[in-house]
Amino acid sequence: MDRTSSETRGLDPHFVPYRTRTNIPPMGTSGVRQVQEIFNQPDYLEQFIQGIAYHFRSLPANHPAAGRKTILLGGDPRLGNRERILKSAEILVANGFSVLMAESGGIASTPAMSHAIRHKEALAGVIFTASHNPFTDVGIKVNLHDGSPALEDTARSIHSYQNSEENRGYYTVSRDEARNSGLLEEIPTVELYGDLMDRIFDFASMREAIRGRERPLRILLDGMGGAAGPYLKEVFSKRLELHPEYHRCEPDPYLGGASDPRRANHPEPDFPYLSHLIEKNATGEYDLVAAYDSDADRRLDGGSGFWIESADEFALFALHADLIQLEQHFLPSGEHSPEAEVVFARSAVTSPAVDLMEEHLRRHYREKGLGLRILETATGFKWIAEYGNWGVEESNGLGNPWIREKDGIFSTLFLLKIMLQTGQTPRELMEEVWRRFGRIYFARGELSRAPERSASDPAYQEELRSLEEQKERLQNLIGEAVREGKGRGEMFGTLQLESLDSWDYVDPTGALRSAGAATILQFGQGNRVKMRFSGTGSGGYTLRLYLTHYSREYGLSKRDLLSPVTDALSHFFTWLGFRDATPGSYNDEKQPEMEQGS
Ligand code: VG1
Ligand code: CO
Repeated sequence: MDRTSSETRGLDPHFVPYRTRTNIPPMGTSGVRQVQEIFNQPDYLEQFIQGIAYHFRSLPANHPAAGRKTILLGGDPRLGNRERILKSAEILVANGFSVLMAESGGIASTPAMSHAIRHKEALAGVIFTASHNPFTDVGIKVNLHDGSPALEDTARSIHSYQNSEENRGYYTVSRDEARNSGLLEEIPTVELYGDLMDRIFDFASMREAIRGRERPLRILLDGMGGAAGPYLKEVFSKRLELHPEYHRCEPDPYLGGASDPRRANHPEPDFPYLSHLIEKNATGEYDLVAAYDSDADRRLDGGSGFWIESADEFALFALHADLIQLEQHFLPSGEHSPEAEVVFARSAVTSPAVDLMEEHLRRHYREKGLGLRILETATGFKWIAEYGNWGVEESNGLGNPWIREKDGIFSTLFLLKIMLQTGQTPRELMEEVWRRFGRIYFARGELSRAPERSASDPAYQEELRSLEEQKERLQNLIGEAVREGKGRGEMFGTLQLESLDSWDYVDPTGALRSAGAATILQFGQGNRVKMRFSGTGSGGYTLRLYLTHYSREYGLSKRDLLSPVTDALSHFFTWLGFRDATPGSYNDEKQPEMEQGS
């Protein structure tokens, strides 16, 4: 795929100095996200992409991808992305790269891009997506030659090139020149992705099982106006010959919501944003229901009136992993060896549902001559990708070891495969897991403030600064409490705080770390809360709160169980002296309760 630089001869790149230079922020949990007013400033995109070009132009000769010259471009359909992708292609071609652009003007999901990068043996990929953020935000993720999201070292290097003295202007060619150079081509990411899913799931056998059913499957899929639609249609309609109901499966610049920024939709597949789907699922008429975020790397799966939480679904998949020969991915060069171990990863703030199965899994893999590791990482899938990608996050992202990203559609297909194999409903499947291993009741909430002014308001920057100060104050208060052991032994509402600690993450190389990746509050009666600041926002702050409570009984009311904890948290922040915002909007508030005693 890669071309030599001699083939770039004949181009006439010109240098365009920036009219204004902006301070581009560092990457957060997953790339950079900004409100569109900032992103659309003159030369912002140009400065951003030129910085990426500088980074990849200067890879050392011993870099595993040195010599490769192809960069993939694609992204979600949000307002302006098609143009941004073309503009970026011109800049990258002028910098000596050849560019592969996803078909249909560059609309592609993150998992499909990740797969295509590896498949084409490219140098890297740039994915234009702000993921679950509303269309009023713009985002860019950078993925490396193996398809994985850039880790801190790459992120730091790109960031410093973007803001370096050297980066005073960008190189570009005209659109026609780019098109005629032979250095800009389209790739069929939908087809490549469909082929991959077929290899994983064996569609021929699934079609047979589908044909053998007494009653046709009723399926409802919600693409939330993002990039998922074309991939869903490829696998479910074209390849599996099913007839799902498709909701918001046309890629839409407004991501399935209103074009009015004040009423922008959050393309996030979680209970607060899916009332329509929750209602439809509640009728019990659908065997399988699912929704995906704008770049289709997150999902929420359910069916027959039931919804499966992310970490629970990972536990279910762990139980049925032989159906997709999971262990093949963890064998060094395809041979069993005493050191080989299957790695089940989850971010530390995710419900440890899979941890409950440790003994079972250890026994299972020992019989296959393999070890087992269950590990906790910092938040952001890049940390899980580093270990082989078989892992889960509470925010509805789950990976598969064939690629190096989260993959929403993989998850729905795996659930469908298990349903076909066992003849059970999602609820029956989950109940079996809970009966055997117990259940962790989980909810996430937040304590947050977003700017109320728009970015075009002259007082916007001032408001941002004041919110930044609030965030710092909150950070300091928490830090101080941890350091000085404040609050230990105190009662908050009806619960006693038993301990308060900070947790750091160090990656397997030992070189990269995420200090203070979580703060852990242990309350009485087995209630644990973890918290951390979000790194995907575009202004203001969000302290995320993650609540867990373990029980052998699986049919209890989650709300009854967790309300003393949400209450304790409100008391805790007031006690801490933070009154600028109070914790609220827990995602389970909109989650249908399971019936008692079921
Ligand atoms: C959020 C989620 C995190 C996820 C990240 C990117 O980050 O909590 O689990 O990996 O978004 O998701 P934060 O820092 O806001 O909590 V997405 O779908 O960009 O790719
Ligand atoms: Co996403």
